[in-house]
Amino acid sequence: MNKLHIISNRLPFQVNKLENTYSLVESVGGLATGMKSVYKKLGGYWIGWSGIAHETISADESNTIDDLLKKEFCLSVPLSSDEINLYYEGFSNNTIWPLFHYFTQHATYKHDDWDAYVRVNQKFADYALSVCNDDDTIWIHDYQLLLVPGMIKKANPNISIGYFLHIPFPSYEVFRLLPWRKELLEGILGADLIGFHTYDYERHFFSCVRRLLGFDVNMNQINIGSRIVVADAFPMGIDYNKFEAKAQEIIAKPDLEKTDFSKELERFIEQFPERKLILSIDRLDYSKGIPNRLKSFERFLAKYPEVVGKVTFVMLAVPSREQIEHYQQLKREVDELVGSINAKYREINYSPIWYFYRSMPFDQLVELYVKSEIALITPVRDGMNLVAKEYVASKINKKGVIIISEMAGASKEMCEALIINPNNEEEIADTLFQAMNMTDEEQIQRMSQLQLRLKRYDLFKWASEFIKGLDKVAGIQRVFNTKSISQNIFSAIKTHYAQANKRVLFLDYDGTLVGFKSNPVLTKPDESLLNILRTLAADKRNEIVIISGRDKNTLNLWFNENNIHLIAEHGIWHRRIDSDWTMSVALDNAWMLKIKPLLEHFVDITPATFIEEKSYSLVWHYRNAEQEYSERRAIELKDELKHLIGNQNIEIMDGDKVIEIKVGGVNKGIAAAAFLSEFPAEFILAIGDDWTDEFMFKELPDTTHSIKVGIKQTFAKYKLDSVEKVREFLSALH
Ligand code: GDG
Repeated sequence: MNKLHIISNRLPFQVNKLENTYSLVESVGGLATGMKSVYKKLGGYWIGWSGIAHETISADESNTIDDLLKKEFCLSVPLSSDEINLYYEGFSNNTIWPLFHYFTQHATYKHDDWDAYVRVNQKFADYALSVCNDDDTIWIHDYQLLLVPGMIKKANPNISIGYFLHIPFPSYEVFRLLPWRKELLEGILGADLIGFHTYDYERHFFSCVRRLLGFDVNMNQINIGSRIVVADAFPMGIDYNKFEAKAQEIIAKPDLEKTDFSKELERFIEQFPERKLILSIDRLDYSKGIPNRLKSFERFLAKYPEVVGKVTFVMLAVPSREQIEHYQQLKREVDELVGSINAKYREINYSPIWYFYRSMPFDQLVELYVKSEIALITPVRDGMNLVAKEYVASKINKKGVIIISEMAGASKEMCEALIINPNNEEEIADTLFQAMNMTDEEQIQRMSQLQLRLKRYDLFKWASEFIKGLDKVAGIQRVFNTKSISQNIFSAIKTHYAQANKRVLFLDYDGTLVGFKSNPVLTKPDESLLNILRTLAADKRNEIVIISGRDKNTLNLWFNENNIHLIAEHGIWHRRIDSDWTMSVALDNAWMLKIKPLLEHFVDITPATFIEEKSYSLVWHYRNAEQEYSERRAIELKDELKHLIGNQNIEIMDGDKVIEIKVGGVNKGIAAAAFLSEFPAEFILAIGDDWTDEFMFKELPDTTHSIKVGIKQTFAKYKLDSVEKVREFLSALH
């Protein structure tokens, strides 16, 4: 790996202007807070928007800002107010954000927003391409830039690309609502490694890739035809030591050095030693579940009147996306709720909720973590939630209780926390009561476990695991990447072909010479294919062999000109030119009577599947069935078949969306070798696409030019991407 560059919508700095001088201030927010601790260590640039619309400043000012940013290894992508309106506030925050957080009612689908999203993503991609070298790595972040991986990969396939989504990936049922769902998926799939916070988001993504694009997913690898893409869960950690150190510093600080905020908070705690502080911190966003939190707190006060006066809820809501209507409505709702609860329970010396609508400096934030007995985190949907982790890291004396919503990604790693359903006000009220009364011993026990885990898997571990993951993907891609046929390789094969006087060409049929169709009967050879084969067969030095799993009658019907050798049913039957069909071995098919009812049962329970009967094999086809469901059924079927077959000489062959059951001891490898003993050759070519062709690749002499169609692990020497490429290859060979 050479350099690592990061791309995100915003740079991790805010540009401030005081009179005529510009300065940089570190930004607040999950991604910025997280990544800024790592990017410099990894070399390269951070590419993103500075936060200033470019038409609002002069060229000189823009240069000054760019210079300041460059000192921090940041490159700013210039964006206009119009672009920000449509791409960021529009498509990112009014379409993707609500939809991915399951707020489908808030999502808008506007063409202008989408067009701007595409344009701005292209701008980011072009900018990155202008500073990246072939062997660099790019790590792209978050939902504003879903198309960038695809755009970069298309322009430069050599750059290794990682993509991390910081918000949830929704279920297929929600994702499919998007008019541009395919484009977005294709954009993400430009990455080599795709990271999510949790396994749930990962599996939703796989389900969308399968259902909307029809790609095969094997474990966590997606075969997109030209490449293998890997997706995995990397739960983001925090800069644990930074919070721990700051908390220690706050606790140890002498009185004289304390800030006013600190002194005031301590005075309050000393004055009311019985009173416990409940803390919540988040951007004011509808996904964070603030109204339900307030209602639950009210329920808590109503249900447990003895706590009134003994508990103060400190609620810090950081202003966010204030131009968007839904955020303004939310602000009004929160203001009203806080007002009404405070009015109902307030006493001269008591206000149940301290509501801050602003952001706070880092020191004050940690001070709140340190001084609060309970953290109440209730998002209705949250990719991860770093606040929960920061609270844990700041608890030096290990006393404190964390209540967290099961809808936050963080809850998956924090099983020692008190986990609640954010819509269950009663449960939250009871859990608050449980937290208020939890013994020190239990608090310490739970907190210690949480701290151990979060300290170990911190932000740096997260980033390094992701980068390691990218390296691993490169390894996987290499295994699958059998050499493509370059111009040089092709010339060498062609020269060998031209010089040979006896040549044999073994050609598989489906997936090699013709593409797959929903109904196998429809894959009859077209004129252009027949012309290619006729030209090859017309040369007396050539023996053309169609070697297929198809039944002999179909092959007979399609290739009746009799200038081509046919091998059918994976080698059970063959028809040499000018001869009749001959069986390779004497076979008995009594076993079929036993197997067929089982296959029929699987057809009944798996819609859109069917059985094909060949003379010596039975095939269950599931290409047209719903992918996830039928793959599960295929596993079950294989399992049941194994029991039924016992130790008889019968093979179960796992083809491309088919399971074929046939007598053992016959395969394409044996059949091809038998053919060669009758027709020895100086030049041998074998082309095939699925694993039944692997017998041929393994069995044939080393001098064979073996070619696999598509991206799969193989014994073949070379690969061709598609049926079209196979046809081009054969046409150009002669
Ligand atoms: C997105 C996903 C995912 C907050 N207020 C102040 C302040 N903060 C800092 C916190 C924390 C960060 O902002 C908030 O991070 P979250 O993770 O809680 O939430 P989002 O901003 O929505 O982030 C989220 C995250 O990306 C990372 O992948 O976890 O699910 O929505 O670090 O400390 N910092 C300061 N003053 C504040 O007033 N200094």
